This record gives sequence, structure tokens and C-alpha cells, in this order.
Amino acid sequence: MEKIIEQIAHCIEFGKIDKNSPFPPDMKGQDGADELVKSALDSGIKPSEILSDGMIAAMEKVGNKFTQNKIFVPQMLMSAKAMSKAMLHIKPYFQDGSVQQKGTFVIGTVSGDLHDIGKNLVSMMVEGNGWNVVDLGVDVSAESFIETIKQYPGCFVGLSALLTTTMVSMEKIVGEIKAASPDTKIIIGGAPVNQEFCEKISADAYSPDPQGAVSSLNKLLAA
Ligand code: B1M
Repeated sequence: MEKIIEQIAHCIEFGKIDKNSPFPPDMKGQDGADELVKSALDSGIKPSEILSDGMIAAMEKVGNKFTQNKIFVPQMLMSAKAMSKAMLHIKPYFQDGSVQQKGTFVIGTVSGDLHDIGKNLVSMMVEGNGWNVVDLGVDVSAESFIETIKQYPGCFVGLSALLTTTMVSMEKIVGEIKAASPDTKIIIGGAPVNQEFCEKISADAYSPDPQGAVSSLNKLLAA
């Protein structure tokens, strides 16, 4: 593997966004994911190679470390920020078709619920795994999900809920999406929900964390 791709992966894994970012302290003053991805593209390395061997591979490591409690929310956010900044250089190649995305993932926090920190982490991890993510934000109604599903045929949907009271909204939204679009696959997550609830409301998968959401999506895509 090209050395610069290994450096990009290192920056994303440890949250080195760009040259000016002070974190992590042992990389102060060095190029970050932003500059390195630009240099790699300028030197003619394929964007798809930078994305899959450097950026996505690093985010997978980050997701696994988070699942295993080896890192926590702040470190994961720094990695996700490095990924997002680097992704700005790769995005034009999605539009011209030289980098293929896996599909579209429509995500939102269910109606009545304003918590978005976990949902944003899921959103960033899924984007970092090569999906087009449409993030509808918080307090999202069934109608809004259904309208968006129409705009992105074949998309997958993610619902997040943090309140026991909004688990009711989640159940209602799953029912309405399935009635309007029976083939749409729905992944649910958030602190109060679990596998048992997932089965009760007939969602397609439950994930306890962002890496789990990525794995569930990839499994549903392959099925
Ligand atoms: Co609220 N809040 N809050 N709150 N809040 C909780 C959730 C609560 C547990 C606190 C408590 O009482 N101990 C409690 C819920 C109790 C319950 O229902 N069982 C609660 C309450 C009651 C409330 C209010 C009702 C308080 C009030 O006004 N009386 C109110 C409700 C507002 C509303 O939504 N309508 C409220 C408001 C707020 C703030 C606005 C102040 C703020 C939210 C800010 C924001 O999100 N932008 C807030 C916060 C920050 C919290 C706590 C402290 C932290 C939540 C969080 O971000 N965790 C929380 C207590 C706690 O958890 N310690 C609490 C970190 C985040 C990374 O974890 O979101 O669980 P989490 O996401 C995880 C997984 O769940 C998973 O991945 C993430 C990473 O592992 N995941 C998914 C999440 N979505 C997923 C989707 C997937 C897959 C995985 O696939 C699609």
C-alpha cells in the first residue's frame, strides 16, 4: 500500500483533521487528513483507493474500538470530523461516477425526540463506510421519511430514539413506512431500544452502536 494512504488512515483513526488541528498533540504541525488526501489525489492515486484502503479502513477500526470501549465519544467525533473534511476532496468523484457509493441511507431521530448526538455518530460512520447519507435531523415525522424514501428509491432507513416516550413514535413510523413502502429496510437504534423491541415493531435490524449500524446495512445490502 502507498505510504500516503497509510498516513491518511492514521490521521483519520487518531482524529488529525488538518495541519492546524491541535489534536492529537504528538502530530502538532503535521499535515492532517485534509492535506494528505489532497496530495494523494494530486499525485494521481485513484480516489476509490484512497477512500477504501485509507479512509474507510480507518473508520472501521474506529468503529470497532468504540464498540469494544477502547475509545469514547470525543475520540470518535474527532475521527468523524477528519473523515468529513477529507471526504470533501473525494465527493466530486462520486458525482462523476469514478467512485461508487453503496447506496443511500436516510436517517433521522423520530418525532418528538430532539437527541441527535448518537444519530450524528451513526450518520458519520455510515458515510465513512461509503454510503450516501441523507440526514433528516431530529423530530422527523413518518410523512417526512416517506417523502424522502420516494426521492431515493431503494434507500435504507435508520431511526434513532433516546426517550422511552418516543419509542411509541418509532413503532408508528416503522408501521407507516412499511405500509407505504413494504420493501424498505429499516434499522433502529438508540439507548432505550433493543432487539426484542425491533422484532415487536417489525423493523429489519437493531444496532446498539454506529459500527453495528454499518454492519447491519452491509448485511441487508448483500441479502
Ligand atoms: Co436528554 N434524556 N432529555 N437531553 N439526555 C436522556 C436520554 C436521559 C436518559 C437522561 C436521564 O434522565 N438520565 C432521559 C431519557 C429517559 C428515558 O426516556 N428513559 C432524557 C430526558 C428525560 C430528556 C428530556 C425529556 C428532559 C426534560 O426536558 N425534562 C428532554 C427531551 C427533549 C426531547 O427530545 N423532546 C431531554 C433533552 C436533552 C438535551 C436537549 C438537553 C440533550 C440533547 C442534545 C442533543 O442531542 N443535541 C440531552 C442529552 C445530551 C441527554 C443525555 C445526557 C446524553 C444523550 C447522548 O447524547 N448520549 C442522556 C443521558 C445519557 O445518555 N447519559 C439523556 C451520547 C450518545 C453518543 O449516545 O445517543 O445513546 P446515544 O447513541 C448511541 C447509541 O444509542 C447508538 O449509537 C450511539 C453511539 O453508541 N445509536 C444508534 C443511537 N441512535 C442509533 C441509531 C442506529 C444505531 C445505533 O441505527 C439507526
